[in-house]
Amino acid sequence: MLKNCKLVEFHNYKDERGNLVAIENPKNLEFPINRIYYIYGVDAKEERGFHSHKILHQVLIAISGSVKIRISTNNEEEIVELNDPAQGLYIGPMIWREMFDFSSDAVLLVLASEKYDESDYIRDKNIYLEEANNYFSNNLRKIIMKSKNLNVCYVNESDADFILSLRNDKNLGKYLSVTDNSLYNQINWIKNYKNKEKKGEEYYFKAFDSEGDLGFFRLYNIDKENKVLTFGSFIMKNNHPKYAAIESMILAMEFAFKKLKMKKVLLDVRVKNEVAKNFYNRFGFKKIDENDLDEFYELTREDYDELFANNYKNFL
Ligand code: T46
Repeated sequence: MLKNCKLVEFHNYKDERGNLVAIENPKNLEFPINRIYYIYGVDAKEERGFHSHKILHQVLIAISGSVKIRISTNNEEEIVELNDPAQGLYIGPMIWREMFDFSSDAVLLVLASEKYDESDYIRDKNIYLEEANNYFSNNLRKIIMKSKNLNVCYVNESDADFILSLRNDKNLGKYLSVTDNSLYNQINWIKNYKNKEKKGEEYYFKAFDSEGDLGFFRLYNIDKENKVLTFGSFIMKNNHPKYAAIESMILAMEFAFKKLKMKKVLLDVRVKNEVAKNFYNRFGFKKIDENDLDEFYELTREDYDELFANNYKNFL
């Protein structure tokens, strides 16, 4: 499914008396509803929509009849037919939508996260394409750092679904804190993070190469006074190329030590996460503490400078 979109199946309480579908935030709807509207009596040859929203999240449900929804971005397009009152199409921000092929009995119910606000609409397709290009495409994203084989940019809201797919992968996400599988929450989390990024309080990076996205890492708990920060949320997709993890790590250290002028980088890793512990050990991190759940590691600027000169400078 297209980025920022997904199909949602609602439970149908069906018995001999008929059907009942209940929608309740946060049980089966990710956002609190601020507005409900419905579209009906649309002629079969009429088409509606032809716009995107900047921040609005919606769920569209054909509670009667059928309707097709063409959802698209700058480089993807998909047509979804809605014809089941127990199925919804979630559409997040920055998705162009067109509704067509309304059956004569179609009633399209829309649950919306925000009140009506005309300034949230992008109705000009050319303006939309330009903004969507910046929002969705890696090649137009500002590159913050580069190594031999990969690029690193700041995470934005369009990365929400990829972050979720990695963090909720049974193996990859095993040792990370639990992330709920809500695109709405993830998009809002990133929105909040972007405010911290602006103030230099936290950085969340995406690593990608010419083939596409590779993974993520984060620098947080930035203590400017004591010049210490924490490296974490490190996750790389399954079967990533060999260079992805090491080059991401080097770029993270370059940013922490040389751009942010930190004296020390800390990280914690689950005791059971042998693969990660080996990786951090080999990279040069030193264990400083442990408890039942986690081991705590640090890398000082002096140690990094030496490691960089001996082992890592060829990766940049
Ligand atoms: C969307 C698709 C799925 C309001 O005053 N309040 C509202 O909450 C809405 C939705 C519309 N309006 C007014 C604005 C227009 O004068 O109703 C008129 C028709 O709206 P529009 O031409 O935007 O309708 P559609 O069917 O093209 O699009 C609607 C929603 O506007 C849009 O958010 O995602 O349905």
